[in-house]
Amino acid sequence: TQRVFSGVQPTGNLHLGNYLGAIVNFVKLQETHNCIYCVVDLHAITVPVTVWGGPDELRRNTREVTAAFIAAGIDPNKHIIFNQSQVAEHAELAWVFNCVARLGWLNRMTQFKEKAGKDRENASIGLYDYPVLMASDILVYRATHVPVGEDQKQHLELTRDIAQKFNNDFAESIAAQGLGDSYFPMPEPVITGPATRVMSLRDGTKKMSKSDPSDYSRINLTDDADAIAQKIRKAKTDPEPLPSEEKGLETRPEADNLVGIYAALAGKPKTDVLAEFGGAQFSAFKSSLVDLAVEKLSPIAGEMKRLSADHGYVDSVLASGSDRARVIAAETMVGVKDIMGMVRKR
Ligand code: AQP
Repeated sequence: TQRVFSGVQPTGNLHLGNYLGAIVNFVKLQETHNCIYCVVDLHAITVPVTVWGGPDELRRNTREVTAAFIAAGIDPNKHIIFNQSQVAEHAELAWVFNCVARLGWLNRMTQFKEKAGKDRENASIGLYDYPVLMASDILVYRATHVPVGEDQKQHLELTRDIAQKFNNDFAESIAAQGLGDSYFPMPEPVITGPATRVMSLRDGTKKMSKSDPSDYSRINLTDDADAIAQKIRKAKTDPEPLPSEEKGLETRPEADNLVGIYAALAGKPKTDVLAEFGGAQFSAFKSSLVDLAVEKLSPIAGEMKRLSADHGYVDSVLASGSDRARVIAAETMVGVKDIMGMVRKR
């Protein structure tokens, strides 16, 4: 059976990159798959507390991401929405995987290098171990498909390496337990659409990011129509009109980014957008982009605001989702323990 898992960190400033790179695909996949969408609070705390903001911020941001999932169109009755810390099996499987993953594998992870920066000695062990916890998030549900942005590709490869090493190391025991020839599936990344890597509106070579100090670098999902319009109008561009073919975007990262955003919001390929706007000046294209972005994003912002304030409802979604997630995760852990020889109550 096919199962989808993905997560978003409750670290504030949820932006258009998170939406187009990930959440839009979460919404699509619920039509065809059983989906589990997680607010990964255990991941959020891997950066310094001054960065994730402390208890009040974590609560606020957890409810905001939950609200964003629902506002974007994920149905919490048909699928599972929950926060990671309510299902202890994520952390439990992460310990097992810490003993499967190799130091050399983690040393290659580029996100750790970027996030730790120059002061690596001062990074938390959790930040280093982030990809192992992510592998556990996915594999504790034995998920087969993982919708993510382009930046998570390397972590997905590590997840597959961990699954494969576990399956190989314990192949005999897996067979002896009657569990077939492998226990964990090889999860496939789902990286699709014209905006798998949305770039900063101020610099077409930098990823749009929650932590960019300039609010003009990103469109937040909570931005109102005026803010969206201002940010798009101020977005960096070059002086040339838009090209009519994708080839013409190759050396123009800012133009490429805006065309990708338009295409993703409109739900069409970039070639269609260029066929329509090729030869147009940016001023004209940006006006159309403002209209489209406001049309698509404003209802989500409104619904997010309404839902995030309704703690009773949001917390009940997370509680019910956690209860349903825990059943699946607990079953996986029973298998892991039997496979590895950990004696348990029967
Ligand atoms: N710019 C992006 N374009 C496309 N997809 C993106 N994602 C993040 N940024 C972009 C995808 O969003 C999902 C959730 O991401 P996350 O919660 O792990 O946040 P993040 O990747 O840490 O977000 P930022 O903005 O990149 O945070 P900072 O500022 O801390 O570096 C993932 O599927 C991710 O791929």
